[in-house]
Amino acid sequence: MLDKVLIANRGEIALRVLRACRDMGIRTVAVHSEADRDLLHVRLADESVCIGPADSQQSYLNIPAIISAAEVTNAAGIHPGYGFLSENADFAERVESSGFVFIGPRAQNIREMGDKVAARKVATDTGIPCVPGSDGALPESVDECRGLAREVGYPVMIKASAGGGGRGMRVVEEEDALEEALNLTRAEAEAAFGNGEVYLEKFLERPRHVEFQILADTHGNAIHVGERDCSVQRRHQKVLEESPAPGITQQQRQQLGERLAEACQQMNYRGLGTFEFLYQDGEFYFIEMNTRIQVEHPVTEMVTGIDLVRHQLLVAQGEPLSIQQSEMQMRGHAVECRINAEDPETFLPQPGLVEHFHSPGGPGVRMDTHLYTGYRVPPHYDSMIGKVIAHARDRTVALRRMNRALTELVVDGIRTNVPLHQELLNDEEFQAGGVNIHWLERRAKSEPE
Ligand code: MV4
Repeated sequence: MLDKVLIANRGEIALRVLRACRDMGIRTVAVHSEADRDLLHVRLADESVCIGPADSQQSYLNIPAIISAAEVTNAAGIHPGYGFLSENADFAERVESSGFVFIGPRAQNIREMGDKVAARKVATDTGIPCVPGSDGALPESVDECRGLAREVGYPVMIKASAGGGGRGMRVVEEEDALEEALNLTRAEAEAAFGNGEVYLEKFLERPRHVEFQILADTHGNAIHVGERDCSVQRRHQKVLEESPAPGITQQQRQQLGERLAEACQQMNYRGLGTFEFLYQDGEFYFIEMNTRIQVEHPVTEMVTGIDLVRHQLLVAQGEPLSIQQSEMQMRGHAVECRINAEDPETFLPQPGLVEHFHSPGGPGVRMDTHLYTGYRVPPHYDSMIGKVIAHARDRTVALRRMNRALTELVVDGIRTNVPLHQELLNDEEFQAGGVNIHWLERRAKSEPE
């Protein structure tokens, strides 16, 4: 049993994990950098340990410091949150070899899904539809690559096997540009990841980003808990997410969701996982799998009523899933707005003192944030300072409820992207549902100065 959990993260997700632990009677250890002494979850935790300077390389990414903190506090398990070490297979391995429970998937699954060529192979082998492209890594021979690209048809995309999340990829419009794109992507991948392996896919020009959440235990059970639409993004940073994805039918959801749950059983997967798809012209194409709790998990929690972090902890304790697929029901619609401390015009981060904070509330509204009046947002980390989630019986009411929540929200002293969210919520195209991944950036560009 997990009697004490060390939370190897910061900000709103550290607080979210602390709350789940406390709801289950699990004691908590907060680890934090020198810049994060005043974080809300550090104050609330049963114990806290400073693990290094503000620079995350020396604190939240410092594996020996985190393992040492678990040893001195006698923690049983380590929760990595998202970002930082959450998808680092070496970390998961060292947590377990040091005698702690890693609250996440097996290291082997994390490693496999971190290798996008391997992930594509797993998907293909388990019957998950992929973007048409190369079987495995591209060969050295440019002639062979030309042949493969011609078969797939231009435009194509060259992607680094060690990339993901928008890093190490390049669109190629025509054969003349292929060789240089291959060389550049290989060189960049070698420099960034120490692995120059690349693969090729058909480039989809106007897809939506739809992802499925799955949950697996250590007894061979796995379920899907529906999908999220995360198409509203800028520079690979999601801005607003919702569940269910507009226009996806119950039949599509059931068919793909059940296929994914079966794939997890075949992979001997454990914990939470997210299968990312591009969705275009009514078809799903697998691109990547995330092996962590995600920022946008609350929209799934709101429509399913399932506490995903609690289930991470239950699975880590070896408990069998208490929910069957047939019992999973999606009720209504949920939307999440990511609140960033940033300039609404330039998008530059805006750290500083929160002079006044007031959280929205009332029916169907949730805010996950570590903010409080008097908190100083440090300049060293991600600019996301919280998330507002609105849930209602249908999408129209959920969007109106989000509007209401954002009107109640007060974050004085620093600038935030709340005005951007208010614009998006009142945009006719967004209100219609189903905008693609380019919508936000194209919309921003076509606006008068
Ligand atoms: C693509 C694509 C179009 N066609 N693959 C970007 C992040 C990484 N997860 C995969 N990405 C893309 N892969 C093919 N074959 C377009 C993107 C893409 C994207 C995907 C999801 C969410 C936002 C995106 C923004 C730009 C490009």
